[in-house]
Amino acid sequence: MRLSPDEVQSYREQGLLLPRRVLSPEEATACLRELEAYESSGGGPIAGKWRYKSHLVFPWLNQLMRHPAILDLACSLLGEDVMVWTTHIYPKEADDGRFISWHQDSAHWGLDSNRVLSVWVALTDATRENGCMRMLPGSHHKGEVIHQDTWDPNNILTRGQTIEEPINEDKAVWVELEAGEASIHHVDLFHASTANVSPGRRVAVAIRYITPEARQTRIDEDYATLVCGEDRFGHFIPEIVPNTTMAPEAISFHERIAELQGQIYLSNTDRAGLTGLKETSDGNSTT
Ligand SMILES: O=C(O)CCC(=O)C(=O)O
Repeated sequence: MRLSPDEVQSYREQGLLLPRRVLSPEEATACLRELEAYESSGGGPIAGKWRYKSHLVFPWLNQLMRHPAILDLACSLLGEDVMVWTTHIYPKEADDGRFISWHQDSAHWGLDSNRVLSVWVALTDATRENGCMRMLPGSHHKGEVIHQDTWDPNNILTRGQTIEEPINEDKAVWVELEAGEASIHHVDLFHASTANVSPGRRVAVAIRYITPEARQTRIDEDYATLVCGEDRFGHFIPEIVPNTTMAPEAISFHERIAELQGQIYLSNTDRAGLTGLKETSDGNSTT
């Protein structure tokens, strides 16, 4: 269902919208089972480069980013021509010490547009105990702010990038969601998440929607998938659609694109490239 004018207005003012039910609990569990089937058949806990642009190697995620209930949200806010720039899988294991510092997505995506949003879909419940997100309503109006790279190995973000200015945490909202619910956040919105201190796993996927007129500013070529309407600009090279999990041709396509993602996220550092999307010493991944 399309968002009402009041809901669109609220997104414009607050930079977020939540919670929205986009999947039944059964559909959410079916996605989780697909991921777990890959993990238990030798892939191991999803980590490193496979958590980026994951829709190129997992057909279930390529379908999820085209789910009508999710596209209704993206199109209500971005218009009729919409692309997916990337997808991320966010697992936080039981008693996982890792967290996500306060940051804006715009800081390291290199996109020249702020018509960019994330739909974060909970595949398990997301609670305060298992490390749900926190968001600062209205913070997107500040535009891009300064981040410091901390390189903290417990920080899931690639550079441990953290907003430099003090955050008024009293004003933050906890984004508690049930499996199958989603939150939406603007690319400039301040957000973070604490560690999972529960005995269960928390898993979510974030789908990053853009409009075709956006451009990548950090590297010369970039890729995206058109999921709605038309691309009248050609700023992004079209991506493959995988038929099976981790098909060999999809793996090599993903490898090329993950290298570019590593260059974007880690530009102006000595770690730029695929090796930047690495595992940390305890086997967990960075983003
Ligand atoms: O999954 C999380 O805990 C945080 C995800 C996040 O920062 C994002 O989707 O932009």
